[in-house]
Amino acid sequence: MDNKAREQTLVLIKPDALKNSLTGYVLSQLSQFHTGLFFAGAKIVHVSKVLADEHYFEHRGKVFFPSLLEYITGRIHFPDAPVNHRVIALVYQGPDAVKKIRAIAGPTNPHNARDEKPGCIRALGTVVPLKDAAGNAVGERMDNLIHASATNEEAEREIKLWFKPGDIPPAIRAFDVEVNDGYFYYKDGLLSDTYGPGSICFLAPGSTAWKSDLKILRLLLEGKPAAGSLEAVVAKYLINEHQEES
Ligand code: 3AN
Repeated sequence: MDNKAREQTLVLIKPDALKNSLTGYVLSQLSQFHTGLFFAGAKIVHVSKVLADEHYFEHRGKVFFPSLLEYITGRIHFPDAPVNHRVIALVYQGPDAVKKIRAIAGPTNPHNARDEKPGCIRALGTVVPLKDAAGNAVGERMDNLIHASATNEEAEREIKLWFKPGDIPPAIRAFDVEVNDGYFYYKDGLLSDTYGPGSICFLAPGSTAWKSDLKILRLLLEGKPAAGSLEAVVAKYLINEHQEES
């Protein structure tokens, strides 16, 4: 398979789409029949605050950021039903995967989506005003039903953030993997190669990991700067390990 055919993109079917029973519609719009793309990976994910924060790191500090995290973790649409705090994460593969899925998703803002691209998925979304404690409008939250990677670089970062290599069949993996030869433990934001009370072994020798993740972990263990954060590596290993409090 050449690189073009291996192009992959991440799609998240977000809590508002799940609440409105739009999953079937979204899957149909994105189906191989319409796009020529096929599934490389799929999973139901209880989105931790760490995973949400890493996924949307470029928006940290913006007025809508706290609300964006509440939204993607399911707390906005299912405040009383933690059982529904999940998204569907999908990897699609094929030529122009990023461009094709972005086109069907449509503009970020559902109002713009309706104006500029009627019929796109996000045209069915909503925009919710955000207010401060005094009731003044401070921004908006865009409930736009799906996430779709914006560029090939973002797709690689996002797929590696949400998926372990083992979530994707070997023959259709697009990014380099390596068989790990060390122990990696995590506790309270710290990395270690030895077990301590309460620490979690998230990678053991013999398991297959993203090559770029192992590079980051080895550098961090040596106390050196790395190309990514510990949280971004660990988040995927902790997916669905425990239910976060609301
Ligand atoms: P997209 O999802 O179209 O790639 P991004 O990556 O810029 O757009 O933004 C990620 C998410 O953050 C959006 N889906 C939307 O929910 C939210 N968002 C982005 N920009 C704004 C904004 N100006 N006001 C409110 N929410 C925003």
